Amino acid sequence: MTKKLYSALLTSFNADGTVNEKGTREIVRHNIDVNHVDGLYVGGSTGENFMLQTATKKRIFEIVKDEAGDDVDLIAQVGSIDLQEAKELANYVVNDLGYKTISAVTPFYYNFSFPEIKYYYDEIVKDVNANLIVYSIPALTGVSLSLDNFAKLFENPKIIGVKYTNADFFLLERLRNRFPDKKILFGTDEMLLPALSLGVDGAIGSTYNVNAARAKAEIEAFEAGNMQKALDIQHETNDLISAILGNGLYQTIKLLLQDMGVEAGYTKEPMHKPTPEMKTTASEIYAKFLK
Ligand code: NGF
Repeated sequence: MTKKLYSALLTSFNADGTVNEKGTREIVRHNIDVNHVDGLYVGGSTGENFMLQTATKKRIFEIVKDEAGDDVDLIAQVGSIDLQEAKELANYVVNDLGYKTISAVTPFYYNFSFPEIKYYYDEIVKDVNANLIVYSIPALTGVSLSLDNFAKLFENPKIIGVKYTNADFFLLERLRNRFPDKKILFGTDEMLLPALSLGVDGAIGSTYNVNAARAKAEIEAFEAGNMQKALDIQHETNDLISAILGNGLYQTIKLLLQDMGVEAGYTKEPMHKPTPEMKTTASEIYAKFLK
């Protein structure tokens, strides 16, 4: 398999919102030992990162690096609309923990101009000896980067690619065509197959925490030229993803991991705790798709 699969790592939280270290380590191990993913994307949306304080973010990066070591590729998402925090986290993960690749979400909320966005990225990588992957997720940030915007960001040689969580396949095709040497990691799990056909280098997603086997089988079928098999797997995957989305995304993935014996814990407030109905539905999803 030449294309890489990364799980967007979940964080296990205790009921009071503190990090459950044992559970977080178990999620890391499950991804390495059972899912056999190529890497972990740490501190992204799936990690509930944007609800966390700086010290908690640092502790999670530390736990994950300590548990994973060099077993798989690790990407630390350090982006924040507090640029000083983003720089502090970048410095911490690279210089104190030894992460080799960082990522940063586009700065959001204040409608930053493109020159401000470029300044943000150049600042984050300026003082660290690491490469950076832009995290583009317009549906959640409201920030859409154009082809020319990407071209300007990629002028910085430390900016090596993009985590592309976007359903704009025209832009994706244009990006692939114009930047054959940049890494494009696709972030919308339910659209993996069309993205593979446009030449992405791999995928990063939340559902791979529980559905990596199907994703790998789909990539293998695609690489072998067996498009019908790849499409059949995507259909099955999307039945699973629809069921997960209908029951609460992160809560349900955590419940599914619990059914697999992993202490995945709770989501962080204000995300709500799973109701008894959500637990029952998650067990049904597990029995139907993952047992
Ligand atoms: O969870 C979201 C929110 N997107 C993820 C992924 O792009 C986020 C995606 O896997 C991610 O990688 C991260 O930053 O942690 C979806 O959960 C999945 O496709 C189901 O819709 O958009």
